[in-house]
Amino acid sequence: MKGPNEMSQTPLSLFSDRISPLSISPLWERKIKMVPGSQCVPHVWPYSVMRPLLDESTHLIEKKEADRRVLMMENPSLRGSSFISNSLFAGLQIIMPGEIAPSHRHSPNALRFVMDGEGAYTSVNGEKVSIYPGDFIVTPAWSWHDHGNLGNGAVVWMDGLDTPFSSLFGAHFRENYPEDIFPISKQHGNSYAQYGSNLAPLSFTHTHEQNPCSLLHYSFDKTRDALLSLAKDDGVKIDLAHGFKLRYVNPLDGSYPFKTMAAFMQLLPKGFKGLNYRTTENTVFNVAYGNCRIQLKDRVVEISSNDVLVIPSWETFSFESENETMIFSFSDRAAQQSLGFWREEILPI
Ligand code: 1HN
Repeated sequence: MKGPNEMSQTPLSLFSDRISPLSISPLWERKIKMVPGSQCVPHVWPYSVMRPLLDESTHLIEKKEADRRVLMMENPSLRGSSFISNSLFAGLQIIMPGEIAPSHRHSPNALRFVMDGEGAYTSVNGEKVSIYPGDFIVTPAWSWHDHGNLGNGAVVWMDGLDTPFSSLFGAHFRENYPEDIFPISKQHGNSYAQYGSNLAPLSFTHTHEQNPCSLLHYSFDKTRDALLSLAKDDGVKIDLAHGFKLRYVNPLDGSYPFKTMAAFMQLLPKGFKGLNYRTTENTVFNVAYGNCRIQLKDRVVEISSNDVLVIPSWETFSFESENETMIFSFSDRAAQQSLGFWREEILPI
């Protein structure tokens, strides 16, 4: 007599069972669906929750001990990974007066978006950059970097990294500099003078294959002025999904500041109601000022100054703002576009 299990076995299922111990699976039985989107979910980390936790951490761990005093924002579906989406890392870092974060370098690219407090600097490959709220800072892969706070109060910024890419490729390298502080070899404002004034050094030619973004600092003053003047210009059409949105560029070739990550600032004018939008891009938003509502598939979330929101691939969302609102964001669009994966869609209401 055959048992019930044996009854349901077929030559095909017996075949699958036989090859399974050999680490072989039949494609016709695969469980991964070939559809856009991921297991990641949209999620908000309110600053009203994050800031007290950051403050508390300053009493619990010394900067030196922590190396970087960062609270990582992990996607609820990726707990334990350190990632905010399948392709991005985001954390909030706090640095207290007199503290330094020692110099190191790693293969992932890093960006910073300054959220709160004055008097901090970051030093990137021998250039010290003073940073202020709203500023966007580029730390290219493998560049030495240390940070310090010369001010009187705490400084908080968001770190965005492409560590999931180095994990994916198994190409994560990291080393500490033998001293805490990497020697300063350039004048303050060096990268801005060379690359930030619609000029470029003679040594630059368009035949260069690799142009890591040499402009390190994009000040909020300039970004805000640009967006506010666009918003006042009758000749400029507003984007129906994003409001007025600009991307940060590598001034040498107009490309994204990183090969993997793009970064943006957008202005939602008072009373803006955006169209529904979805893209394959995974995006991390951080509100520079103002507040808005974001309609997601199954709920509405509200975000205001310094709140962080992640919207993973292919999630439909739309913006609505009662007040003028400016939002910084970074995403994996640079990688997706250069690899041919990127798509977007504006959806009917
Ligand atoms: C890093 O080097 C910093 O330099 C911040 O401040 C966050 C997260 C993962 C890996 C390296 C920093 C980081 C990081």
